[in-house]
Amino acid sequence: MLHPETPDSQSSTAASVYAEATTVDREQWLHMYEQMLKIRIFEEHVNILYTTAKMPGLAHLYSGEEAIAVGVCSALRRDDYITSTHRGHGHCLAKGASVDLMFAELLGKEPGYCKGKGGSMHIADQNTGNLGANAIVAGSTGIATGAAFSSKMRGTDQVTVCFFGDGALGQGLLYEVMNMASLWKLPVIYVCENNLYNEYTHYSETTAGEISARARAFGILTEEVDGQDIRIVYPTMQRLVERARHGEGPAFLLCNTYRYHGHHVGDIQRAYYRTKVEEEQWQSERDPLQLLAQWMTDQQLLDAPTVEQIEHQVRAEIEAGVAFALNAPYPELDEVNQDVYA
Ligand SMILES: Cc1ncc(C[n+]2csc(CCOP(=O)(O)OP(=O)(O)O)c2C)c(N)n1
Ligand SMILES: [Mg+2]
Repeated sequence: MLHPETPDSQSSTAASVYAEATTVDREQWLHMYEQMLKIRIFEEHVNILYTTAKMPGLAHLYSGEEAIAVGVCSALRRDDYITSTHRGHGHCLAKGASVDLMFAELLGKEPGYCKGKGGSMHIADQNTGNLGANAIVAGSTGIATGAAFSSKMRGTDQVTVCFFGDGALGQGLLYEVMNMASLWKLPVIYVCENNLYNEYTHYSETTAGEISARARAFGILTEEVDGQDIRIVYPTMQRLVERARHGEGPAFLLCNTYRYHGHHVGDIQRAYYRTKVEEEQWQSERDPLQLLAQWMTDQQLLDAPTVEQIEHQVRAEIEAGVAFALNAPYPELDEVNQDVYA
């Protein structure tokens, strides 16, 4: 089933957000399309590397949710911070991570972001303000709120975005930090990616009441958007970032979305918790890339040769990244204990 809570795209709220979106020019939309495609093709290759036994461990693919990472990060400056999750490749790429170093990290190779010792769920990149993915559900909420506190104390105008899934709504830490963020008017935006499932359980079986009401209880401004539609995610996020940057405090952005693959790459038998019909409906009716491409085509901002050219260019970049990582060396055996804290 598609999200019952997603605001009707014909509603007056959606119409006014679309009006804001018209201030974005063609080059910006094209760039966002390219970024989303980069994440989609990156994840395709992660799946191939896993199924051909070239990647150790598991990965949680972000395919289907690209409009959130790209819409949110496009509203940020390079020196703004993000914290990410176990499903973090999209966040890292959208904040500017290098494809080469990402693949190297996934394959456990020495040039990787954590010298190959972190893997898929621990990618961090100080150069792009990425404070790190986090394998602990809701673990990054404390880090993000601490980063926002630090910016405030240092008197910078940096904003922090805290990405987390619907599963994090069951963790107490989230409520402790939202309380502090509201009291101290911290420049942090909590971005909840509700993709309907926490692992193999529908969120409605674990989450009571209205999700956004939980943030409103702390006096935090909330917005709820169709996370498949970057034309809504991006301008909404721009507004939230501007108010946070100007000292108006935190916000909570609920994005309704869907993951196309299993919980992780090994989760291929999904019939016991969701139907094929549901998966196909999201992919055929609510695909973020198709929605943006169709709208741009209708507006005469995009044509088939341009789509082909972007895909060609993105595929070349991703394939070069895979080749770089496959050919890269592993860390030396005698440094196995270096940079490892557990
Ligand atoms: C504190 C903690 N409890 C349990 C887990 C095991 N676990 C890993 S992912 C996950 C579900 C996360 O669901 P959600 O937050 O909705 O993110 P999604 O996978 O849907 O993106 C769970 C329970 C964990 N990593 N950390
Ligand atoms: Mg989820």
